[in-house]
Amino acid sequence: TEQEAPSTDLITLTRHILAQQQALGEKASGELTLLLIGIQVTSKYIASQVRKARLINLVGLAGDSNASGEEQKKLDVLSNDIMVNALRASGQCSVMVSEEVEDAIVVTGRSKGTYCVVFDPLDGSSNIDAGVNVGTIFGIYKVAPGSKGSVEDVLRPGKEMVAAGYTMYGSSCNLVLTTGQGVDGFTLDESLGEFILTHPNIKIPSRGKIYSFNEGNSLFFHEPTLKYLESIKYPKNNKPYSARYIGSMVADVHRTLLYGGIFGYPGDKKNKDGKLRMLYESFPMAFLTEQAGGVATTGSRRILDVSPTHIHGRCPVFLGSKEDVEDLQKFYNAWEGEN
Ligand code: P6P
Repeated sequence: TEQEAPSTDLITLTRHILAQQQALGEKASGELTLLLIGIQVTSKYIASQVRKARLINLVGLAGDSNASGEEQKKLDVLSNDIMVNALRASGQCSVMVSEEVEDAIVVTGRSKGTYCVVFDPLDGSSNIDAGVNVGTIFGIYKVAPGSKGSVEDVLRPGKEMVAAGYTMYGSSCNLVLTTGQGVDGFTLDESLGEFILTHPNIKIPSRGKIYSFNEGNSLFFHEPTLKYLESIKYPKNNKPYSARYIGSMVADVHRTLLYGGIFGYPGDKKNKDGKLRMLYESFPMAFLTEQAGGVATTGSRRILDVSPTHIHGRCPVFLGSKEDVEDLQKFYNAWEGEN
């Protein structure tokens, strides 16, 4: 077959963000555009550091010094620092919450902006030594009307987020983004240093054939979780589901968005609220899932309706294809127990 002519009409992430801003006309001030462009640069930087790490074993080293003698930082600390600095430099940020930082960071002075960004700079980083895909997850709130910008601005339900996304660092670098107008996926073209639109308008299949749970926790699972898993592993009249669990949320959610099925990190007898953090894991992934036509629940309520009381608070997560998550929900609705 003849070589496909290279596209001469590349839709880069920057062009996509600007087009969304232009479509909003006067309503858009351009501040979110500047913020997202800042985040885009951090993803390119972290991608390069992750790739380098795999080559020169940068991973996991803390306190060692590299060839030039400067203090060697662990990848997740490095990723955190680049994000904090870039978000502050964007001049659009008022409050930041990072998985790596105990307290909320409130921006002061001239760099203060009108958005709050919550992020996990390198989620799944415990897997990185094994070459497993890791990622950055972020969510964005607009500062509440009349607020000067404080931690209260991020202790709000996920449904008040205006944008969310993740960047997955693997064999290729994929950035997946929603600003509330659907979900679009981009792939980093390193020769250009640009994210190119490769997955426009991602829609999750209404039902999949894959379930993604850490069944090593089965001993502690509540009854509805066990009954649901039983129903797809020993179905009465159709094929059992396949199990796929990578143990890196960005990778497991990315596959779920593209292939369908259900991802779960349930609350159980050992951890009432499960393991995943609301602000920078559950909320952004739930926002993306809903925007792609899927469903995201804690088992007892819609994830995006939950209001965090602590910036590192957790909540149970079941997300994915509408019909699969609704099947799970039936078992929770029939359960008298407490999450
Ligand atoms: P477990 C990675 O450490 C992480 O925060 C998520 O990326 C991932 O989904 C989860 O924890 C895996 O947890 O207990 O199954 O190893």
